[in-house]
Amino acid sequence: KVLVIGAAGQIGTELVQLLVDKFGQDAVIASDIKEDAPSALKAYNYMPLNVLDGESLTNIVKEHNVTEVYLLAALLSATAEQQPKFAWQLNMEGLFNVLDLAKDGLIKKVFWPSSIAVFGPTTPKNNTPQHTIMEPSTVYGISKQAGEQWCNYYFEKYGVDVRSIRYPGLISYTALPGGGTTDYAVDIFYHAKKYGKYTSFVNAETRLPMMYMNDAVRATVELMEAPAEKIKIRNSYNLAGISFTPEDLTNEIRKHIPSFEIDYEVDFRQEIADTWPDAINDERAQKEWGWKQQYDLKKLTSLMLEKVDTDAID
Ligand code: VAH
Repeated sequence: KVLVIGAAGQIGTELVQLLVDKFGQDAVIASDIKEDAPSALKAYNYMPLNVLDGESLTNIVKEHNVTEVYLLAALLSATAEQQPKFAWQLNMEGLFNVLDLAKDGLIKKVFWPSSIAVFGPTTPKNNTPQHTIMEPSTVYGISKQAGEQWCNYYFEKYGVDVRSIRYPGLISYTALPGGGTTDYAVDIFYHAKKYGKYTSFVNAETRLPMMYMNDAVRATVELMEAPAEKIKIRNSYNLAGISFTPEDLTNEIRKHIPSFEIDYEVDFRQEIADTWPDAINDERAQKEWGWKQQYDLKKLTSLMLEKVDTDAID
């Protein structure tokens, strides 16, 4: 069985569906911190789980014969800046609890998400290489960089089959944004569709790597299904996505809503965005496990405007 921890989040709500499509309803357990299944997970086998509670985690793994874990529970960049200690605790202890299950032979494979947030202000901003300077200046980025190195350590020292992707900013319509800096690129669609205008907290020129969620969850399962010998990188794979600015996105939205207006009121998230790369090099993922992106800005924009549920925002 496959256990998805933090399944109620932005990635989890779509990853669970893809795993159910692939392995069947009974093969997937969706878990999150809430006692009762959040609405997005009501259709799946749901179990409440706090990833910091190692005993409950071990019980679920043993009782339900879990062999693979996707660990998505974390605080994202903006939220982590507000709660540094808890962010470090959740992002790191959660990872150790899962890695130790694999080290002790209770599970066979682990997926753990990293992020472009591992790159910092001294990282080359364009065509950012797989191996490069990484001096992250956010709590979230520091935890992701440390987590990547721990994943590599558990692979080298204990043979743990843990795999990871440095996600760009992810764009989807099934879950409202949860405290990410790149979430302006999700909020904008809800506001464009409902009000025809949006006030962005990231300035017009800020270019960031982004990716439509369908590509991100497909990449995740493709990486996890690839033969182990093909996986040469055991800290975390770069994934490029599509790089664009709020201005590029506005021009694309105006092809559907010509009257769309945008203004800018940058906040602390601008400083976070300024430390991240403009565009990523993902040739290693392409070469080693056949990664191929499918969604471009044009497709992403028309899908998001069609699908976002404007009742989800006030
Ligand atoms: C965040 N969406 O903004 C996440 C992501 C690349 C950014 O890790 O924190």
